[in-house]
Amino acid sequence: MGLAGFFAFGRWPRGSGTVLVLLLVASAFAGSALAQAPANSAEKTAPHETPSRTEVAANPLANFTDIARKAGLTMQNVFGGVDTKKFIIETTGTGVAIFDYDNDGWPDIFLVNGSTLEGFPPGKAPTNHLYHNNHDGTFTDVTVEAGLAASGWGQGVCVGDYDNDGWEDLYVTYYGKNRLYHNDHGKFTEVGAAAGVVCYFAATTLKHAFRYDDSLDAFGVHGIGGILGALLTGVFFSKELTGVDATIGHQVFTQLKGVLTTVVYGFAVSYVILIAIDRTLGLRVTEEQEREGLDISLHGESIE
Ligand SMILES: [Ca+2]
Ligand SMILES: [Ca+2]
Repeated sequence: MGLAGFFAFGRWPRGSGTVLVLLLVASAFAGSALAQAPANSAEKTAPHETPSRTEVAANPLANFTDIARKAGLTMQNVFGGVDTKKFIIETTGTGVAIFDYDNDGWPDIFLVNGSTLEGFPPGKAPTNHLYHNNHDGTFTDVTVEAGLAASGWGQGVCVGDYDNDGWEDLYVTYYGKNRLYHNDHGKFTEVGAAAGVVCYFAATTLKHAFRYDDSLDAFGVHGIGGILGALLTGVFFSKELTGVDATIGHQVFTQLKGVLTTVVYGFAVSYVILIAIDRTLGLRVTEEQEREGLDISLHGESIE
C-alpha cells in the first residue's frame, strides 16, 4: 500500500500517530529501495547505460567553446527584429559557406547577412562578410577587398565553380534579387548585375528613346539581355569546361558572329511574319491599347 492508499482510509484510530511515522519512514526506505532497484537492475542488464549528468560533466563527449571574437569573427548577424519578429521573412535566417576562396589550401568563411523591416540609412546597412583564414586559428575580414560587401535580406549561399576555372564561385540567394559572384583569383564580381542593369536600361531608356512598344519588353529583356549573355559566354569561356582549345578572345569573336547571324536571321524571319499577319489578321492593336501601352493593356505589366 502506498501513501495515497493509507491516507484514503479517512479517520485514523487512536495511537495511529506512531504507526503513521513508522509507515512514513518505511515508505521512505521502500521508495528509496524501489528507486534503486531498476537502476541496479539496468546496470546489470543494459549494455549501454545512459550516463548521469554528473558523469557527463566529468567526462564530456564534446566540449565547444565560443572563440568567435578571439578568432576575429566579429560580424553581427542582423535579421529582422531583435526582441520580436512579425513576419516570416524575419525568421528564416541566413547562411554560411566555408570554402577556400583564395586557393591557399585553408578554408575561409563567408557569412550571409540580413536586414530589418525599418531598414538603415544609406551606407549603414549590414553586409555579408568574408573572413580570410590566417592559418593560425584567426581570421581577417576581407569583405570589401573581395568585392562582397552587399546588403539585403540574404537567405542562403552555395559554392560551386560554375565556369570550371579552378576558383570556387558564390551564389547568394535573397528575398529579392539573387546574386551570382564570379571568383577571379580571390576577387568577386557580380555577373548577374550586368544583365540586370543592361536589361533595365534597354526596357526603359532605350524604349522611350526609340519610341517603340513591345509587349513583355521582348526586345529589351530577351533581345538585349540575350545578346549580352551570349557575349559573356565567350568572356567566361574555359578550355577545361568545353574541351575546346581556344583563347577567350577567339571565343568572344565566335559568340559575336553567332549573335550577328541570329540578329540578321531573326530580323528577316520576323519581317516575313509581320507582313503575313498584316495582310491577314492585321498588325495594329486598338488606339486605346496603343495609348495605354501593350505591357499594361495586354499583360498588366510595367517597368517604372
Ligand atoms: Ca583560403
Ligand atoms: Ca570559378
